[in-house]
Amino acid sequence: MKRPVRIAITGAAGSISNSLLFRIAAGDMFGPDQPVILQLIERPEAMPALHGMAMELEDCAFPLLHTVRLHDNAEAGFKNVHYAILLGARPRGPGMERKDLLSANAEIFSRQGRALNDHANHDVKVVVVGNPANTNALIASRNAPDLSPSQFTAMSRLDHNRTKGMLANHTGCNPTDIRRVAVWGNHSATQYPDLRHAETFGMPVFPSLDLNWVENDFIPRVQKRGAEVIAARGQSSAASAANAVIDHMRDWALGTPPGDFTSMCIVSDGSYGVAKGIVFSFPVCCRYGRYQIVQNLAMDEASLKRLKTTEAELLEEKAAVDHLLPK
Ligand code: NAX
Repeated sequence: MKRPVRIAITGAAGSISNSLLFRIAAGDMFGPDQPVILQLIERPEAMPALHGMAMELEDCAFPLLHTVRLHDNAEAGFKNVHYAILLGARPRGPGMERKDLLSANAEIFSRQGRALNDHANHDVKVVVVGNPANTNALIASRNAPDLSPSQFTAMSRLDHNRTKGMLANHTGCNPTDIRRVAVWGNHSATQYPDLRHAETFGMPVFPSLDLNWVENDFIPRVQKRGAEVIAARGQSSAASAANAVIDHMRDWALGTPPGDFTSMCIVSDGSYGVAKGIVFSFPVCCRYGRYQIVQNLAMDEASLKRLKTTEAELLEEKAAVDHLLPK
């Protein structure tokens, strides 16, 4: 049996975590021979609920679950962790403007970035899920000067999986028969779910799609899927978000399947003309615990225009928190 890996999860008493913890403990993230130590972090007010989650984990008697520790602060919770999954964030309250939301979260993610810098394992892998995820990841990374920006990611995998799911439904094939879909940009309604490089059964699928369906049905539907789920069930996506966290971390650690790529929000290096330094979703391949942006995908004018729209939104978010970032 391997040595256990330490995984920190913030917002651990929340809805996404309620699906996620049990799947990690069952071995879905890192495989059936990888024991895990869960370091669960919550706000002090939510500690009683977190105790309840820990009881349920114990009651499953998962063979791979080595230890569960509960923390009401990030500094203790991030101690020696190999992976950090940041779910907890400040939701938009009544009367709260966008800039208030960005600032409230800047405070949370600055502290968490510093705590990761000072207490986590030096090669920790971080995924930010709490919204606004891309800018929260940027803030955390900028507050962790001893870690590489490449260790900080935000999650666009739910958008990627939604893209695959809808295409599979439309074409009548199985999601595993689809490869090379991509999601670009912000995890928001400006994101660009891109089918232009997609393949079904190893063949390009875009030429057979109705452009009107792609532009006026498919793209807006993926962009607004979060709101569609909320309207239908009165709550935001939880099980599908947890599933996406599993996929994101598994592929990052263990690699993407040969011939395919996935989508991750990472610090831009300027590829595809995207402004350097913002956290932007790109198509990536993962190998040996590292990711690389897939280069040389042919981008037509319509795609480049969509990249610019989502880039502009991220630059705006960055400008709103710039005064809070360490220089
Ligand atoms: P919940 O409100 O159910 O849970 C959030 C939990 O975080 C709460 O228990 C709260 O006490 C805790 N929390 C808040 N601030 C904290 C802090 N500073 N330290 C530790 N814990 C803290 O939300 P849930 O449905 O689980 O969603 C979590 C986040 O994911 C939200 O920000 C949500 O907007 C975001 N999402 C992001 C998605 C993505 O694809 N990137 C999709 C799903 C989801 O909407």
